[in-house]
Amino acid sequence: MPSVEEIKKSVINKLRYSLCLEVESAKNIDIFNALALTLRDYQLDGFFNTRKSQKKAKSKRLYYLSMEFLIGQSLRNNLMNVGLLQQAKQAVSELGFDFEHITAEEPDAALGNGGLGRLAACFIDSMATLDIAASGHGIKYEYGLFKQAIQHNKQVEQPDDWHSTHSPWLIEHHSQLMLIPIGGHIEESEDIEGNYNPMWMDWKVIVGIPHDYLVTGYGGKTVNTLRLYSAGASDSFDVHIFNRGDYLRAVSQKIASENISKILYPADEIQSGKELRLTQEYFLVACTLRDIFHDYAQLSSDITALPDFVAIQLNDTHPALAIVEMMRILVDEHRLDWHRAWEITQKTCSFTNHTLMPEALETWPVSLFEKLLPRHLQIILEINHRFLAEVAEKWPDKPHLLASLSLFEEGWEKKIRMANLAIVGSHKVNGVAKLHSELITQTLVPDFYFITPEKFTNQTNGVTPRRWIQQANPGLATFLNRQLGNGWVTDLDKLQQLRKLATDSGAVEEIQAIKLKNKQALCRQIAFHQGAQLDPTAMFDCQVKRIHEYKRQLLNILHVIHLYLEITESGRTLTPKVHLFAGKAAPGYAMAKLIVQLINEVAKTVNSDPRTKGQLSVLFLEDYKVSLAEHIIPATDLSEQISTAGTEASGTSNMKFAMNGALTIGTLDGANIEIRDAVGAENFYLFGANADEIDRHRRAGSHNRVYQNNDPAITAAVEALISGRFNTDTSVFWPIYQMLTEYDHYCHLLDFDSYRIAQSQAQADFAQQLQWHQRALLNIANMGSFSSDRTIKGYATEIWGIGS
Ligand code: GPQ
Repeated sequence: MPSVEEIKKSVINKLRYSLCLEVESAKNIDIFNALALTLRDYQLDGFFNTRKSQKKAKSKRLYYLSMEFLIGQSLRNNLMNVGLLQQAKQAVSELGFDFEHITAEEPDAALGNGGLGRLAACFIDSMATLDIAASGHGIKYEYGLFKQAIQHNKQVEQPDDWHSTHSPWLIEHHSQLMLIPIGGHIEESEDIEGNYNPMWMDWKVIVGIPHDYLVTGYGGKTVNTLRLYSAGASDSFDVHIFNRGDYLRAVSQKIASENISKILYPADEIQSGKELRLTQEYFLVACTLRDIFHDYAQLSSDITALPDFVAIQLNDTHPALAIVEMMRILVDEHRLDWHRAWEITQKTCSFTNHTLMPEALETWPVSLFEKLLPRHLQIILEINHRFLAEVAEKWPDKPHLLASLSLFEEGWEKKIRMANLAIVGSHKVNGVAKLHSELITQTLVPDFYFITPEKFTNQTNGVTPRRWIQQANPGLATFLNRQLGNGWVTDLDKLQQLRKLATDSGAVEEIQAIKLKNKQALCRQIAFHQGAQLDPTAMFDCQVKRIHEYKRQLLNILHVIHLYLEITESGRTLTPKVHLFAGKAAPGYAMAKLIVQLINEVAKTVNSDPRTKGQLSVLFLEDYKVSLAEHIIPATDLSEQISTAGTEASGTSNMKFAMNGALTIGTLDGANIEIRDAVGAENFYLFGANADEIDRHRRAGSHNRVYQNNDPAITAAVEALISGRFNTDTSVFWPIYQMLTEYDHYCHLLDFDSYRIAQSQAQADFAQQLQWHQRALLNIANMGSFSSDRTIKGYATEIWGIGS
């Protein structure tokens, strides 16, 4: 381990020889870069050792393909995992800088939208910590998820230029660039033996350039990589056009290629349907498969043994083309017969589904495939043909199966169903929480479950305790170290030992003090950024996540409106309460943006009304991102997990909150159910209809009728939307009013009363501080199984065949 002196020396060297600066003239950002480069050197030593030992052991390697990796900041996390945090802090301070200011300089790497991308980031941390030979594969977007500003109470989007070209964490491998064909057409032909030999002709070339981000497991021993590809245009291709004298076209083609990795699509759980998005998905898959076959060639020349050494995990259907690209490589390039190639592909690939929302299920027009990926379309047709023939033969009495299982959706525009492709081409398909995995088999793809029940499994999500406890909540981490030793960091089940402290008032008071300190820190941050003064002793009730109708931020704000009306019109007094909201709405999602506006307008009205002073505050925190979550979550008393039952596949912030000692108010949805089972029903505020009830309610069409026979509290809150109270223009929130009263698909009003009762119980309980924090302690103690280490062990043994 390097000493403080050595770190200082290296920082000064990096400043001088990599950044051309002397320490006297260095700014915080320069120290950040120099320290990051110093740390990267230590990570690189670990990387070479890891590679050597994995090669020697001939370890089976997992490739995790994801269009999103929501990493956030890296400096503190990497320092902690390598084991250099204290030394680095001291070195920085001896150089005359403030470590907190240095870490604050780092832009978040926001290469993801929300839960799905952050899960991928937690997974690569766990894989390295568990010493699994693995790599993540994604796209190096030049612009990550947009920055959100609130202007005149509305969301405005600004580009997120995270300066990836200057990131000290990314190592560009220009010498490993790869050529990816796209477009063109197929010419039918035969090879010299007279076999059918389609030729993919006249394609254009995209150049893929890999960049490696080093992923250090806790303890620093294993260093894996996250490989992010950026797109460029090939020179020869440009010259080809250029020779014809068409300079402008040559340049615009170049720009077109570079556009492929320009921007992350900001729609979460809504299919964009854009050609560029399909190109991105193909680009990721094609680059990754070239790497996979290249790596495998170093290990063996027997292509049929590939599934013994390689596993591919598809993070949702976005990279499902990997199945097709693998078939193309095996059949067209390695000349394997179809049957063999298919067996290898299925054995290698597995697929995780992350949503039941119909609008998120990817389908792509066949016409688009014809244009971009003609050979891949042929392969999909062949997969489908053989698959359906098999089904027809095996279940001759069930012809209806063919329509639902087909990889093609018929209609005025024929489309490819990516979920069906992913399921057919994988040996395992998993959901991300017990309820979700059940619903996949019962409602999403029951016919696939009928024909291949053995494929379907569950791996409940988890989150990494390195970032979400150790880093985000150093006060709690210190407490845990003292009570349990530091083994909990890699064995979160150790938290169970805290159960016995629930009756120890000293320990409970410590938990209370840690929470208060975190709330004070958040208050300071909010005061600095948004100028609002909050009372840290009030109950902090937080809902932070993407804005989506199914997540029901609207239910939360309707209840806030209800409280406001009670205070101002019925003279109710509340013990102090702070409602915090944060989250981004997809730029094209009008209803979600209107909900953001409503929250902000309600906040403005409530906060400026003298009658609510000392009782109720409401705040929308701008620009939600990983680094902000790290401040909000440890400072929360009540975690809002209030999606309509049967809509949230799992949720992962629910886990982060509970393991940081927040109590949950939630529905029986996603992983909430497992969290409640773990922490105990008495330590969880349950409300609302369950998934079956929601289903029945919708089938009966009664979600449209609730409003008419509702209680006065609901009516008052709903009518307030169009009363001019929150906006002088009474028509602004009309679409929300109309939705709630005419077609309340997410059943806000159905669950409102039960939500109100649970809220008021939580409010009353919070007054009993000791009991509250006793229950907070029991939440922490029982959250051990929600570590992503547990999840990854499950994937490794049950899906990847690694380490069993
Ligand atoms: N999820 Cl399909 C996303 O964040 N984005 C997506 O595009 C899809 C799913 C989430 C899902 O909503 C959460 O319930 C899960 O906890 C999360 O994926 C990780 O599985």
